[in-house]
Amino acid sequence: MASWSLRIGSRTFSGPGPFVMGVVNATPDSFSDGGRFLDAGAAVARALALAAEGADLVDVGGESTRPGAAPVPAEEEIRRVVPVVERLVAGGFAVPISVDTSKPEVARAALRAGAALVNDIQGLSDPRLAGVVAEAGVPVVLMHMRGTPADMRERARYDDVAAEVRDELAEALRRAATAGIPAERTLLDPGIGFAKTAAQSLEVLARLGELRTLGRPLLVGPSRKSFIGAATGAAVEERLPGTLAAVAAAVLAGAHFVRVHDVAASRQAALVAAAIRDAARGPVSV
Ligand code: HH2
Repeated sequence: MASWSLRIGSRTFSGPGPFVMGVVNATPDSFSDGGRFLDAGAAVARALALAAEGADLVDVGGESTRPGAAPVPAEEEIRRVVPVVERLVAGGFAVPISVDTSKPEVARAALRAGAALVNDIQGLSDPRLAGVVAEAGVPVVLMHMRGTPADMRERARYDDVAAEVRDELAEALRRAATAGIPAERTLLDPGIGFAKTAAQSLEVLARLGELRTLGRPLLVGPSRKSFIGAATGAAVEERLPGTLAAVAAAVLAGAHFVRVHDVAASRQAALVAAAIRDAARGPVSV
C-alpha cells in the first residue's frame, strides 16, 4: 500500500501500525458491556482506563448496533455521548476521541464538543452526515455493512464476500469524494459481523489483504463478536482469547488499527503480531 498519514486531533498517524482504538459504550444495551458505562462519569472513567492501558484512540458510542437493536433518537444519543466527550476534553484528555454514530446531529454535537474523528458504521450512506464531516474537515471511518442493524442479517448474501466488501467500500469512498471528503481523510473497515454470517466474517478477515488495494489504512473490529462464539462456543464474556487470536490475525493480514474493548491485552497481541509481520521482511541491510 502507498504510504499514508492521517491527522486525528492532536496526533498524526502513519505507517503500518498497529494502533489500538478502545471502545467506550455509553449505551444501556450494547451486546458485550451494555449498561455498564451508561452514566457519563462511568464512561469517562472507562475512557481514562483505556488510555492508561495504551489506547491510541477512544471511540465513544451512544447507540448499540448489535443485530436487532432498537434505534435511539438523536437527542437521546447526544445526551449519552456529548457529556462524555465534554468531560474528557475539559480534563485535558490527550487521546483523540472518535464518535461512533451514523446521525448527522450527533456527529455535529460531538465534534463541537471536541471529538476528532467520525466512525460511521453506515459508510456515509446518509449524505447529511457526509456534509457534516466535509464541513468539519475531520477524518472518517467508512465501515462496510448492508441495511441497518434491524435487517442486516437478511442481507448477508454474497457470491464473493471479500470482493463485494471491497467494491462496496470503493463506493463509500466515491460517496465521500462527492461530498467533498478526500480519500486522504478516510479509514476503511470491512465491518466484521455487520451483514455477515460468522463464516463470511472469517473469510473477510482471512482475505483482509485484498482491501489494501483501496489504498487506505484499515480498521478492524473483531472484539468479542459472534464469529468467535461460532468458532469456539464461548459466551460473550469469555471471548478475550478468541479476540486476541483475531487481533493477531488481522494485524498479520494488514490491519493498521484494531477496535477493541480489552485494550491492554489486545495491544500486546497486536504488537507481537506486528513484530512477526516485520520479521518476515528479514534483516534490514545497511
Ligand atoms: N463494531 C461495533 C460498533 N462500531 N465501528 C467500526 N468501525 N467497526 C466495528 O467493527 C464496529 C463499530 C459493534 O461493537 P460494540 O460497539 O461493542 O457493540 P454495540 O454496537 O452493541 O454497542
